[in-house]
Formats: sequence, C-alpha cells, structure tokens
Amino acid sequence: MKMTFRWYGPQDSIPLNYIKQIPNMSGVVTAVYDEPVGEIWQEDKISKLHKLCKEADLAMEVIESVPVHEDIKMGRPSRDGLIANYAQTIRNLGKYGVKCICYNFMPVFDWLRTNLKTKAKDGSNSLSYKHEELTGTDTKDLHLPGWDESYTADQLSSLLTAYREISHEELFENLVYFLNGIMPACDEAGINMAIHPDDPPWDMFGLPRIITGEKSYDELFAAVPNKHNGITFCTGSLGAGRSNKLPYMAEKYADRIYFAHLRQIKFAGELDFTETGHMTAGGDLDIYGVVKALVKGGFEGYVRPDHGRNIWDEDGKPGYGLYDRALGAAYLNGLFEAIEKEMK
Ligand code: DNO
Repeated sequence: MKMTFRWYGPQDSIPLNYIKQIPNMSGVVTAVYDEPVGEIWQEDKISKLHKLCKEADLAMEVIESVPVHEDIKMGRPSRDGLIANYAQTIRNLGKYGVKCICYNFMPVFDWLRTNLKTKAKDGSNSLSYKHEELTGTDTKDLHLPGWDESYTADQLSSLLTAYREISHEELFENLVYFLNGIMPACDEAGINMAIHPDDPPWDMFGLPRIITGEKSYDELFAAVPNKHNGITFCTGSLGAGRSNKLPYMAEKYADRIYFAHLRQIKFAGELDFTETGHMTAGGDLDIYGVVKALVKGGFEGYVRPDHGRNIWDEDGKPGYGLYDRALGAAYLNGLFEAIEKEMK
C-alpha cells in the first residue's frame, strides 16, 4: 500500500512539509479546485500543483476528485461533449504521473452530514449524521453543512425536479455510458478510476443513489469489466449501511480497490452515526478486519486516513484537520506493517 494524505492545494492551512513529516507518507491526494465542473483541467494548473508536491518530496498520483457534471449523470444530450472533456482531463493528468482518479456519481450532493462539530466528552469534535434532521429539512431552503452550495435555490429545485424522472436503473446506465466513454483515455494514460461510494449509502431527498454495497459493485464490474474501472473503498460511507460486511467486501474486491479511505464511525441509532478516531476500538467498524482483508486479497493501492476529529484545540477544516488524521495514518501504518509481516 501507499500511504497518502488529502491536501486541498495551496489554500489548505496544512503545509506540505507537515504532511511529509508524518511517517511513511508517500504522497498527497489533491485536485484543481478552480476549474468549473465540466471544463478540461488545463496542463498549466496541473503542472503547478505537481511542482509544489515534487518540491515537498511528495507524489501526486491520486486525484480526488474530478467531479462529474450533472448532465452526464442525467444522461442529457450535452453529455458527449462533457465526457470528451473529462477524457482530456484524464490524459492531461496522466502526463503528470497521476495513476488514480477518485470520483463519485451521487446526484446533486456529495457526502451529507447534519453536524460538522459534534462535541465529544473529551473535548474533541467531529462530523455526525442524524437521519430525522435531514429528512425534516425543507429542500426549498436547503443549507446543509459541508457541501459546496454552488447552486442557487432555483437551480437546486429544478435539478431536484429533473432527477425525479430518473430511476436507479437509468442513473446506473448513465454511469456505464460515462465509464465506457472514458475507458479509452484511461487505457492510454494508465489511470485507474475509483468510484467513491454514496455517503451515506441510501437515497436522499428522493434522489437515487446507486453505489451502496456489494450488489452495486457486482453490477458495475459486470457492466464495465475494463480493469481501469475500480473503486474507492470508503469504510465510513459503506459502513453506515449496516448490511455491508466490510472485511468480506474488502477481500472480495481487493484487486479492484485502487484507493482506500479508512475511517471509523459509531452508531447512535439505526441510521444515525458520529465519526470517531480511527482505531477499531473507537467505533463500530472493524478497521483491523478491513486491513487484514485488504492485505489478504493482495491490495496494492493507495490508502488515506479519512476524516479525523478536531483534537488538541485545532480548528481545522471539518474532517480534514492535521492531528487526528496524522494519528490515523500512524495507526494504519502499524496495522499494515503488522499484518503484512504476519502473513508473509
Ligand atoms: C468526503 C469525501 C468525498 C469524496 C468524494 C469523491 O470527505 O470522501 O467528498 O471526496 O465523494 O468524489
């Protein structure tokens, strides 16, 4: 495995040399953030990021995310042009040594939480999700913590209405169409696509969500067998779905898991959860079991400690402060080393 750390570019409050000081850190996971969704990422922007990483002696082999335009997800006529742009972005990234692109196919919203600063008794805080709070939210005046409110109220309402016409099956077909359109660019550039699961893994506001568990992956690989079609195995997202057996899935898909987001959650109700420190003992997911299954399955991809808490009075970007993610990396490094040596 290659240990990595998410870095939000030059505007991130965490300097690259701090990241480099975390033991075993091979590289950062980053993105071009100032290109509107659907536009080609130009080489000058990619090369600037690449240079900064190189100067800090960190690889830039994973991009999270190249966002997918809603017209592609909805199968609108403009999708062919947008897919061609996406393919060009892939080729451009390939020129700078990128090996893996994390993306998602969630309609309208990315991950959803209801509180970004849930205080624990020990004074730390973290992200949490309460299903009732979310379902009680009026979509006409939607202000959710965390996701980028890039739509006006009118745009959002017309998007939500347009999605009412789109079934899970159609959304899945649109994903397959998109993947088939970009696979030649991936073959050419040697880049693996790694779809992020829906977070949390169930429908939201009547919007279909399709990457939620084992069945989704079986269907995805059957529809697009190309090896560049792979997944980001996010324990926190998949783990919120109580029927997902994480270690079993990690082993089953190990050769398609190009990127692993490892983090912990603790359930507070059937569909409610709070994010906790990474260790297995800190929550309800078997992080040790997942790492063991990955190693057993021959996983050779990138790993990053996912969402950390804010600890030691850090006021970091929710989920993406320095300290707790660094502790997470250290813990995960230890697990991998012990398990890899044990299995030799
Ligand atoms: C949240 C992240 C997601 C992820 C995207 C990938 O912290 O895991 O926002 O980056 O879903 O496209």
